[in-house]
Amino acid sequence: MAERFYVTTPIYYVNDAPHIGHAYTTIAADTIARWHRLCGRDTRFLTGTDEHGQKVMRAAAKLGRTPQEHCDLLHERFKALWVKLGVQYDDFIRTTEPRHQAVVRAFLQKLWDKGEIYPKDYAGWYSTSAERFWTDDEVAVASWQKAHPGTQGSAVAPAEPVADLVAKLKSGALSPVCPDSGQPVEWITERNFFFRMGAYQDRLLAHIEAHPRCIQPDNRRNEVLGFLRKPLEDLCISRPKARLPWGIPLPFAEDYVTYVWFDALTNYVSALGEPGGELHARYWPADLHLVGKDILTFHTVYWFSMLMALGLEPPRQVYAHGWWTVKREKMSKSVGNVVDPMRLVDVFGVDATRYFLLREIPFGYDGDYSPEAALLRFNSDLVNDFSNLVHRVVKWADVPLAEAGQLGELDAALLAAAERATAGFRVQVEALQFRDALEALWELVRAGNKYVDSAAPWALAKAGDTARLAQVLRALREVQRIVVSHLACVMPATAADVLGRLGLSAPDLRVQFDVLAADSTARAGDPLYMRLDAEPTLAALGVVPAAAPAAVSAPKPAKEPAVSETAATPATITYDEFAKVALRVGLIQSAEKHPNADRLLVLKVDVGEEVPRQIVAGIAKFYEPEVLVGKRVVVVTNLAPAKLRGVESQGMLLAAGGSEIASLLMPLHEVAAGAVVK
Ligand code: ME8
Repeated sequence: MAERFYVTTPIYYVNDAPHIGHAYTTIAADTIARWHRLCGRDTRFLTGTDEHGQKVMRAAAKLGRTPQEHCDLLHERFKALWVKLGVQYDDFIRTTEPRHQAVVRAFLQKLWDKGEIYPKDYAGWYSTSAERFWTDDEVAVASWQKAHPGTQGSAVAPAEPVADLVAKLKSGALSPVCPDSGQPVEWITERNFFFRMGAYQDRLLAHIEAHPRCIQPDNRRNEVLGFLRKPLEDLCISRPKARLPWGIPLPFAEDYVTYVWFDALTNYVSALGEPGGELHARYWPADLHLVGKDILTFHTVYWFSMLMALGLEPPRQVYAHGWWTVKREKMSKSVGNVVDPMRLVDVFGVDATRYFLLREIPFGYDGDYSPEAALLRFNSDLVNDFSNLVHRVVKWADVPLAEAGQLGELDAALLAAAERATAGFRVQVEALQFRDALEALWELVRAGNKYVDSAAPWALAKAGDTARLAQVLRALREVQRIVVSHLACVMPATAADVLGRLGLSAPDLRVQFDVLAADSTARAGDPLYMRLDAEPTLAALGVVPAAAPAAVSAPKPAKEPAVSETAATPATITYDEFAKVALRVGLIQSAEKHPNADRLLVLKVDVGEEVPRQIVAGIAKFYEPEVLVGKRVVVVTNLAPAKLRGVESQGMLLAAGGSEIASLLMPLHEVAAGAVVK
């Protein structure tokens, strides 16, 4: 790994309200930047806004502002969000800034001088309403559909071959319309400027094949390679000013502006100043462009070929992550399903929001957003595991630490767990696998909690064994330091808080139990995270409570039915509503009586996760604990955890029967623990 690290996010369209998709890329970039800084590398993190183009011009005009005034106002929304999300960028670039425009114009001039850009007349169907050209085939199909009411905008294929329709268009027998708006289109000839991108096809293929890490994940690299195996066209990099005045003028043809993608991609270099300058020499090529999968072709095919033509090295890696979806649809302004990250921050706080976004879905894949999942993560990972460990340690704030020395068996095992967890964390974070990195670190959090149970500091205190108590607290405070020092890149404010309680002013990544001074003191303080109740939390996240099922509001029958175990059928639900319930096959590993309730059993159930879930079930009357061990059952795994008579339950078993349980539900065949039930 290079001793410097330059990471970028896409520059976001200034016009759109930021949502958790934008927050996701930026938090991921912030996390990796913080990690490299923490490791002592010379790190630079760039983000910014993309401010040219038709949409900005139109939105500004509607509001009676100049496009520049509009951008000056709107880009602040992104800056404000990054402050709120604890994002620590080194530079924020706006494409309307003179420093950026100068580099774009210098690049264009260089390419023009080298003959890499050439003018060409382009003839095609131009739609004023959509402000774009359409191909013969596209217009032919749309025009046929317009002439056949009921088929417009649909997937209905024309009854005639498309080639015949094109001929009709050309002869005037079919009126040409825009596929987007259905409005008439015009055949126009327009002069534009083209970049000889097609000439780079072989060089692009060779580069990507020789540098397999330059596009990640692998499936995305294969996509780009597939794209490059088809003929690669030259790229139109201009728009006549007469049509689109809001852009960077071409230096060699001032009545044209630069195509927005040529303009926008250049930001990654322009933010470092003119090539040849100090920053450029220090940070180019970028180590990592983080992008969503929607803009991968631009960042590889277009950008790499532009850089090659300019004699600059392509970035070392472009990593395309997946999409956040809502009910499996991409979150986007046009669909109207965006989730506002500010809302998540208001409900959970900044660090918990960052944790949730990175922990919930594997980086690189799509993932569906659900407020219930966010709540579950909060209550289980942050309250139960993490905050609990912190609190169990800092509450012994007054106890002095033992001198670092020989470790007991239990302490050595904890140190070994810390070594394993942090080694896993490092590898996974540097591979951008944030979910696995956090999972690795949580192994240590859980090991810390187990250590507290086994070492039982309260018993040592009671027995007056101050020497062992001081040793136990050294191990625990060191573990806490190790956990939060690593976690600082994901949850910076929380880490700073805990480090402060341990008397430290900065993270310290050393995985040793001899870092804290024997005379160091700790400070207790309030719990870091407190359990959130489902109803108000989900309401604050915009979840509308489900209507009461019909059975509840229906009048009670005069007489109870003889067999009372069939509930009235509730109001129907949609598949999406049903799909919110995560059901899995669980293998019961242990079962015992609840310490405080005769009715309840406490089970350990393997649902295919790293550690079994603890589930409290009201089945003591129906099953002896030992007969349940080894049985496969059906578990609701995304129910918010709850305490049942003082014992945490992290799920629910499905059973048949009404007020009296008749039978736990079990799969007919021996399916693996963790198998999805649907
Ligand atoms: O494309 N899930 O800007 P943009 C995950 N200006 N990430 C998402 C997302 C979702 N549902 N929606 C957006 C542009 N993103 C250009 C970029 S760069 C030279 C020019 C994130 O505002 C993701 O990173 O549409 C995606 O690539 C980016 O926002 C698109 O932002």
